[in-house]
Amino acid sequence: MTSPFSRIGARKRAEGVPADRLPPGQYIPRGWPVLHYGPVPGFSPERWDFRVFGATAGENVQLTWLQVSALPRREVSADFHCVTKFSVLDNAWQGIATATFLELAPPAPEVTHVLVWAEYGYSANMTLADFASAQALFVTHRNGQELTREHGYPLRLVVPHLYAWKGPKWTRGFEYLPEDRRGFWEDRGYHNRADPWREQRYSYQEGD
Ligand SMILES: Nc1nc2c(c(=O)[nH]1)N[C@H]1C(S)=C(S)[C@@H](COP(=O)(O)O)O[C@H]1N2
Ligand SMILES: [Mo]
Repeated sequence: MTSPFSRIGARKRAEGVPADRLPPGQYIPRGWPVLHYGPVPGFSPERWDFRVFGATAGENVQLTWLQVSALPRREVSADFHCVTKFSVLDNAWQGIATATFLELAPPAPEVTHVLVWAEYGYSANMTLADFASAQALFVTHRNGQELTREHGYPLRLVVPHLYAWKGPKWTRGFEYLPEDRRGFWEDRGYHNRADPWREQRYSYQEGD
């Protein structure tokens, strides 16, 4: 993934941004770029479902769009860092906390990791701790506006302390794992943990 976005003016826009806000190698683009692999999926509320499966403590859970829409909502203000080096600061994300789903369908005691699934088989793995972080949300709105389809409508994960590929757009559920399993980009050369402050971009850095 090389950046398709122009960096002209990026240095100027980064001026005035405190150094502790922009992770190493990142720049601030114009607006909020759209970036993903493959086509934008359609959405049919009657056919859509959200599944929590794998090593659940009890039953697997399958929720309709109506049920997901009725879950308690919260807001998180956070920055967004893409591995292709753009960062979008100060987003007001609105949605459903991962904690809400963790309560609804708790993991079995042996669960260490989560694989988040999206349309067309896209997935991203993370530790249970990263998934459960207080800032992690399944997002429906940004800055008070419903997500556009390009940005993941109706539901996309945001885990602000990791690179943005760890936040699948068009999510359809997640799987509890008793051991780690790499997701879509992690399988294609990207870093398993993806901490932007440590510049954990590529899998070859994992030994460092
Ligand atoms: N389903 C899906 N989600 C995805 C991706 C993708 O290819 N498919 N790309 C990821 C990457 S690399 C980034 S940077 C962000 C971009 O989100 P945005 O288009 O809303 O800026 O989405 C992430 N989520
Ligand atoms: Mo990305």
